[in-house]
Amino acid sequence: MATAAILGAGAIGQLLANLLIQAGHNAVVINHRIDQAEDRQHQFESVDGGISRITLEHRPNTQAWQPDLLLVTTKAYQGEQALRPVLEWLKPSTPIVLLHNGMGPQQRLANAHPHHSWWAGMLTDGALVTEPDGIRHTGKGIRFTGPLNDAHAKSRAIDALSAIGFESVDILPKLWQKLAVNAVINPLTVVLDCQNGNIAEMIHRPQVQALCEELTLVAEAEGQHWPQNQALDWVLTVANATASNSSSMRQDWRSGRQSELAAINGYLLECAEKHGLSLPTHQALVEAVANQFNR
Ligand code: KPL
Repeated sequence: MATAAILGAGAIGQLLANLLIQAGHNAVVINHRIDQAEDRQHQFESVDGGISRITLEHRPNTQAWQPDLLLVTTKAYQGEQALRPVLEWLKPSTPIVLLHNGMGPQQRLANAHPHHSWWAGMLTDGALVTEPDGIRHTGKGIRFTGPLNDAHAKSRAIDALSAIGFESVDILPKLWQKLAVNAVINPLTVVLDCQNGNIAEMIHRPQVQALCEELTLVAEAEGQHWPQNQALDWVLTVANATASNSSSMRQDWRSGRQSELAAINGYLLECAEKHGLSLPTHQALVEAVANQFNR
């Protein structure tokens, strides 16, 4: 049995805690609020509607202990700050798995702390926070993980992730695949104020197609070679599999939180600039989403 520490108990953090416990492992939430560091009941609604409750221990982020692995399920823009106090006490050989959307923070963290064991992961599951300590698993997705640096690339603790459906792979291509999906579904569901499934409707196809073609050019310049229509296929598959889900960006917008735009479409625009490419459809979408968040 492995004990996973979860940093960021939002929808995905709670989903993984539930799946780990159901698979016979243990999960402990690392909380930045000392007043919330106590055992708490979490409600879990599975994809088929079954409801269960689990008790999760919450520990303060300043308390030193040794989990077998650390899962970082914060927002992309929170990970680096949330990790700071934890890196003070975490044993460097403990695998740290970064699971947030987007790209940028993963490479920055692995470069800034090379003696730690950095992993990244991606999952396309849909999950919705239903109450502060409860979630609904709205769509089962694909799950992958792999090392970002070779500090301690083999780790038995990662077996706990295979037990909940994470396949061990060369992770960079998977991060690009997820970036493609998030760069289309997430901002579009904000500007159209719709569920993921609506993105697959024919009326939106010209915009979806243009976004996919532009991001395929950037991916190609970054060494990711995809067949024609591959990005479109990934986007439509995830939109259909999580049709009733409200994307995380739409949930952020509706709850008045910051957006992950910088690590998703912002990252694509940065790469595009580096390679002298222009992405007019993404540029226009970024502006529209930014306006909507600022309103
Ligand atoms: O990752 C997601 C997100 O909302 O951030 C998807 C896979 C699009 C599910 O909603």
